[in-house]
Amino acid sequence: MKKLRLIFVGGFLGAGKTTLLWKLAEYISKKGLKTSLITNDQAPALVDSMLLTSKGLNVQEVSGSCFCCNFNGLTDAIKNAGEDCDVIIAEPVGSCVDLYATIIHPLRQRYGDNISVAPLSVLADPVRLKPIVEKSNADLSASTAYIYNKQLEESDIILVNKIDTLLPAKTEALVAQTAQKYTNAKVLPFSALTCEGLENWAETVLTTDAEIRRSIHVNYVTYAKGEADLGWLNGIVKITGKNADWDELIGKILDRLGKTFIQNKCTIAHLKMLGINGDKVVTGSITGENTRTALNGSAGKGDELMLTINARIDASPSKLADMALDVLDKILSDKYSNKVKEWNYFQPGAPQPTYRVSVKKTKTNTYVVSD
Ligand SMILES: Nc1nc2c(ncn2[C@@H]2O[C@H](COP(=O)(O)OP(=O)(O)O)[C@@H](O)[C@H]2O)c(=O)[nH]1
Ligand SMILES: [Mg+2]
Repeated sequence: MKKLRLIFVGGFLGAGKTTLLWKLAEYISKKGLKTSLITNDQAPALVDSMLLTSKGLNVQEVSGSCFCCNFNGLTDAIKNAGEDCDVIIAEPVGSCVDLYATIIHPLRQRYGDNISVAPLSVLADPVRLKPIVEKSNADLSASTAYIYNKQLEESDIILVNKIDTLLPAKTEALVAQTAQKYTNAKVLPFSALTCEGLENWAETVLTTDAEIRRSIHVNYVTYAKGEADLGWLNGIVKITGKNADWDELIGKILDRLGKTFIQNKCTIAHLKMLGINGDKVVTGSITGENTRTALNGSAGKGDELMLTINARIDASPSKLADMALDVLDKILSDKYSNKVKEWNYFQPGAPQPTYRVSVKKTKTNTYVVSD
């Protein structure tokens, strides 16, 4: 019987997971294998799902809770991918950790020989990775930085992503520094954007199985605080105007929102937007101070745009929602009319995994799994 291959791609918000899911799915599809993607978020109206669907990929979404706290949602999504599916690539929420204990071990216990799980890959953005490796908190709160560090600690493979933005000597130094700190992981230079390193890594996650090894220790109080330090906003706004240039407008909203958060001293973990005009799609993203990327794709010109905003910001949810509405009002007021379709803002609750299976090392050096 053929085994379903499961590949989990973790990493902090904005590290490049969704970009990698898309590139890996394309790579695997060219091999003739049927692939399905699973996205995950605390609330619906997800930029990631819309983006991947617009690329023609088969996407299942688990929203309303992370995979670990909604394990049954994850297994339903796996079932919905269909029996003919060969490979599932799943992206857990970027502020999630302890994935072996709460997802991978429970899946193996329940599905045994029917699945094979790839080593856990974790992407890292060099701008935040360097300070984290050097034991600082980057631009994050101490508890959120704790999550970032734990994600790297539990990984089997660390992909130092976005190396297209670094000089080769800086990449080499950062990869070496990271490998010295996270000794359980294989550390690889990578670019999800240019696909540098993709083939080698893809072959590894397609052909090697995750080892059963000791679970990491996670302090769930600090973990909960680290998640709650970020306010989340998922909104959808319908904007109408006369033959408007939607890319220009989205660029303006993104810049103005970014500036507003920074001026209010609210760290941007990840701010992303997706605009849809008929079959034309544009995305834009900011992953910290001074890290606004060029827009991807184009929504062209037209009379109606569906704008989705996902923001994870170090601010209270109500302050975040107010700042975002204020910026939209100011930018849209003269030339456009708008209707808010969805507007969810909240603080993630404390993680309460459906299962937590820890692995312990015995005196004879074998590993036992215990609930
Ligand atoms: N320069 C560069 N940008 C990247 C790379 N990978 C992702 N990005 C950008 O980083 C931002 C966040 O990427 P995304 O895939 O949404 O991250 P996620 O939050 O981890 O899923 C987007 O603007 C991407 O275009 C990369 O390898 N190089
Ligand atoms: Mg994503």
